[in-house]
Amino acid sequence: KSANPPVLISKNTNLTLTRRSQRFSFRVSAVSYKEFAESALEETRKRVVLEPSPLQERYSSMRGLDGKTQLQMLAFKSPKIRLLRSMAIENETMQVFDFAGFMEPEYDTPIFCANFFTSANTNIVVLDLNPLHQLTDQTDYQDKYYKNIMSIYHKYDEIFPWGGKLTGESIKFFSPLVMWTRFSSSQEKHKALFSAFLEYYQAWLEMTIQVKEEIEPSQVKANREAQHKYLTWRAQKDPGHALLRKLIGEAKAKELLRDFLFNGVNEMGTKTFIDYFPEYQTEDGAVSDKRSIIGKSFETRPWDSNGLFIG
Ligand code: BLA
Repeated sequence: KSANPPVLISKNTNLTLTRRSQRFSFRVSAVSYKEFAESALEETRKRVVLEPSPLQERYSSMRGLDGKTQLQMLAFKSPKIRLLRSMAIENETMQVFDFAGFMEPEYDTPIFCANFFTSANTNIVVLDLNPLHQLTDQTDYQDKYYKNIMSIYHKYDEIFPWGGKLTGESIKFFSPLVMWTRFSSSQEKHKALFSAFLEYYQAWLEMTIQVKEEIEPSQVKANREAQHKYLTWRAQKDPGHALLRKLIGEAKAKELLRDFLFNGVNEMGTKTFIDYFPEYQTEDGAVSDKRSIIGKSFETRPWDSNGLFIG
């Protein structure tokens, strides 16, 4: 008789614990990309003096049209880094992360690019040091920046295999280091993604510290134009646009893209999207709404394990 109450209590306790741990495990499996940004910034501050970017005053946080989606923006600069910026989007069903670093045109360092999209059951990931210059006609650029760090990619190639066909045009913005992958959420995968992100970021940060200033005006001009072409592409055709428009509306999405995410597109050059990508011109001279002219390509990874392009 006297043994009954403790048994009941322990049953109740168990039930509560189970529920709590279920709730807990649900929470921890939802990844928080704000922590990714904070960690990268913390690593940066150990090596580089960061100043707030003037963009930070105009962009800090926004709420989506649904009242439930939060957008958090961070923006910094340094004497060499023109713009280091982050956007993290969160609501009950998805998390988005877009973290990028762009150099001043006196430096030819690649562009840091982390774009992670997470919804209830899928993750779409691009993590890369996007080459500033086309790798096919400048093998010395590939040797300078990628040859010695291919091991970083190989560390993650099993857990994050090639994500399959993608917009054909995107490939020329990617390097042989690119991690392009899709996966279902799990704590293990998100933990690995976090370490991959920091490892790629450290490699980029090291490059920004080592790089020597270019003094040849023609080279500075080439760097500036290459960055402008990249910004022009992404401000116009990035895959996240449709979702961004849905979340905050057409006008705000356009402003965010052109003034914050791909800042420099209005200032670093005067060429238009059609100047760079004439294949997108429609009969009446406008820019085609199509995301891609080539279509989806590259079912498998187009680089061999040494980083040689095999198409
Ligand atoms: C999908 N995002 C994708 C895909 C790629 C990228 C390759 C697969 C679809 C495709 O082949 O185009 C990412 N593509 C890139 C990147 C570059 C590129 C980083 O060319 C750089 C040069 N993604 C975001 C943001 C959002 C987002 C900010 O970075 C939302 C606000 C969403 N990306 C998103 C969604 C999809 C996607 C919803 C799936 C929809 C689709 O496939 O079009």
